[in-house]
Amino acid sequence: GPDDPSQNAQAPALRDSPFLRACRREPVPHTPVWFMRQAGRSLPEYLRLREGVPMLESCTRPDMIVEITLQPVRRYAVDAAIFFSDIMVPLKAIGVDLDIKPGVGPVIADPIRDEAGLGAVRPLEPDDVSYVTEAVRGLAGELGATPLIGFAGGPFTLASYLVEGGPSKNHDRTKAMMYGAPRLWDALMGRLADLTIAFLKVQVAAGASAVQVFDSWVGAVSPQDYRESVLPHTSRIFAEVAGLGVPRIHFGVGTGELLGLMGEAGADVVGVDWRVPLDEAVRRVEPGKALQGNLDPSILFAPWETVERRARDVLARGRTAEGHVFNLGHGVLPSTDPDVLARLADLVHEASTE
Ligand code: 1CP
Repeated sequence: GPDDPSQNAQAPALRDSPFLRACRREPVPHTPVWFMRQAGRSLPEYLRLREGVPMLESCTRPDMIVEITLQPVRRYAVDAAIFFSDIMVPLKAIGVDLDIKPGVGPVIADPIRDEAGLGAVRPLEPDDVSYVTEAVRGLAGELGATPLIGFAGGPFTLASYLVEGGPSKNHDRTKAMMYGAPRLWDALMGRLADLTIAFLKVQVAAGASAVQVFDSWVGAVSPQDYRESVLPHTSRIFAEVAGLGVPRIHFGVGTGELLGLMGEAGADVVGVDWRVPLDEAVRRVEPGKALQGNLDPSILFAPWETVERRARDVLARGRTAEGHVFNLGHGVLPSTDPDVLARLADLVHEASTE
């Protein structure tokens, strides 16, 4: 039934889609491609739909979620859809007082700085996000053989927003807690890992066929601190999600020195930003992993000849990996020309079959 997370229920065309095959490190007819933040950025049809609707409200309306998730799939020959939501949605759903302010990002009314603040992060029940279940079910039906990627925030990144109270450059209060109050830090990270596990389970139960953990800002910590203060929590997330039988992707920005440890944390696919060439990433990540990435999103503002040359270079280096999912090294930048993304998706398909 629709709540059965076992992949036995998956249609053969979906199970054998190039994206899911590449995640499993199986041979593919062409290199699969999707773009982080492909939904809800620059598309005019998105901006029209969102007019007058606050970000977090749009994430609670199944009709909007379905439409926004499908928009890039209609425009681009992408091999996967990513669920339209935000990493802050599960926090909002459990009652954390937060808003997503246009041009700023997530803002928390009462940042967590002590033991008493921990109580705000209670366990997530599926009923708290029934709109997510409804939207994923609708999408799984509409998408057919195109996989839907569910996602959640990684614990360091969620902790950073909660402790800082909003976007942060240096994550200094977050690190102050990590260094100065390790028991409080572990308790907070444990609760956030539980939240991420619960949110990913809801999405897979409703029909998502892969999951990505966006620990976007974890590149702020050293390998030693990652191993001591983050890895135990991300390992638990990937171990808990393993039983669902869908590929697990792990991504962060500026994580060149952490790639090996991020692989150790247990995902099937390690996301690589644009700073580390993929053939070098292959050397840093343990065997038995696929890689995802990693064209610099800024290259899309260069002349097409440059975009093509750099995309071909990413594909060539990606061939040294056991499996490669083509992506940007971070999200689509808001002023990116959708036509360039469309051309890029086609190029990845053509060039990888040459
Ligand atoms: O393809 C998609 O865009 C899917 C939907 C999606 C995803 C995957 C959104 C919608 N947000 C996210 C993940 C997300 N949210 C991440 C991880 C990915 C990444 O690193 O880009 C992070 C760090 C956030 C937090 C967040 N939400 C920010 C960043 C702020 C900062 O610290 O610099 C911002 C600006 C948001 C708002 C947001 N989320 C999504 C949209 C479309 C928007 C803009 C909404 C608006 O202002 O109207």
